[in-house]
Amino acid sequence: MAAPGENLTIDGARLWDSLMEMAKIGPGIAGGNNRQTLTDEDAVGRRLFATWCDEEGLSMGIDQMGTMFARREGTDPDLAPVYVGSHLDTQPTGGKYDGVLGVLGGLEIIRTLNRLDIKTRHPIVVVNWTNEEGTRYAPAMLASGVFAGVLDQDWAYDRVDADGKRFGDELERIGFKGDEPVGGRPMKAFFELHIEQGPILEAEGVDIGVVTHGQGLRWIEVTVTGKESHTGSTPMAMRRNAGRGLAQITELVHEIAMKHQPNAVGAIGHIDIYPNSRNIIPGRAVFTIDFRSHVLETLEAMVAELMEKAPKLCEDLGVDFTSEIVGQFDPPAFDEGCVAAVRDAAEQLGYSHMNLVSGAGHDACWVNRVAPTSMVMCPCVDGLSHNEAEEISPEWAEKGANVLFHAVVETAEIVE
Ligand code: HGY
Ligand code: MN
Ligand code: MN
Repeated sequence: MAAPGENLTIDGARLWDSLMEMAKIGPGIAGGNNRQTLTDEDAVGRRLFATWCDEEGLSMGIDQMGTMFARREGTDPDLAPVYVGSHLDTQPTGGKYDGVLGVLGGLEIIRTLNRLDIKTRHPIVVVNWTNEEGTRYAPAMLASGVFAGVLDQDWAYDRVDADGKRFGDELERIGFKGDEPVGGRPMKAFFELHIEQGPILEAEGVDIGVVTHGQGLRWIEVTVTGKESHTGSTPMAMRRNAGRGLAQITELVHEIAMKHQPNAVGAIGHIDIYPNSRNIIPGRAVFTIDFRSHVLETLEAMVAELMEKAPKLCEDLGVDFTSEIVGQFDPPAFDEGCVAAVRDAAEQLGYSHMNLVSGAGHDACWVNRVAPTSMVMCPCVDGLSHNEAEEISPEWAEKGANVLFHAVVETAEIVE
């Protein structure tokens, strides 16, 4: 006999419609999204999500980092809820699905259960984590890091963006600074559906990534200080060009990552050059190095080599080097029980699946510290993400959401 809910599936068309509806908020300039955290666009997206949750009879909690928790009651309200979600904030040139698929996939589970009048013993909570991207305010996964007790809330409130606006002030300004203390929620499990943001699933022709581990990350913000002076009249021998430090460290980061293939990546994505005038030699370069590996020893070796060579390289150029770690987490291994729930769901649904290590960081990487956690991944076209051309198929979205659905309701226990 079929297990309860064995043949249940979500409504893929309804999910796709909601994805396209959310994609209208904070449009980019090339078909994607620019809905950066704590902007007015983020606030509009949050309010749309809140409206949809209200329509489904969910009770909304908002914590002091602005994370949104939409709760569907279980038949036993005292049981620890099963959490499901991701993030609605995007990169400045982001796609329509990064994070959003995980939040709206969670909402789609609720919509399906409500329309079929299916109850679960455990409550289910759909989550929108604040500032997963870490682009406007470093580091990434800021709110989930505070929730997991690894980042300090006051430190988070004092993070400033490129215009000097404080995180805490912007959170208050958009009206999403909740009263609920951050963290400490009883959680039976957390599941996150996310696009792969890499090429493996599509290349292998596989529908579902069963995420067993994630990469660890080190974000090192470097300041190279030289001396502004005239690009025309300053003799070459007298120049202290911060731009040369940036250029040589950019190449050093690449060389270090290439030494550790295939287990490492490294690049510099954020660069500010001062004063950024055509006829002034750069006096200061501020940039963030992004090192990642799923092997902790590799990650640490990359940072050690950088810190051994970069200051020396700058000394030889006659410029000063300072650095600060502005984001870090070690490679997470997800909960075996939750990973099995995802794999069993894919099996039961007859979807092709494979184990996967997540290349990108996710809120699940921090939540994994405080609750049994795992992730479901679906392919994305050409593995492209953090690019407005990010694309998935409705079928990939539907299959990912169906696996998420079964993993969540199996864990939340359907009531006959
Ligand atoms: O940086 C990351 O891996 C994530 O996309 N915020
Ligand atoms: Mn994401
Ligand atoms: Mn992202």
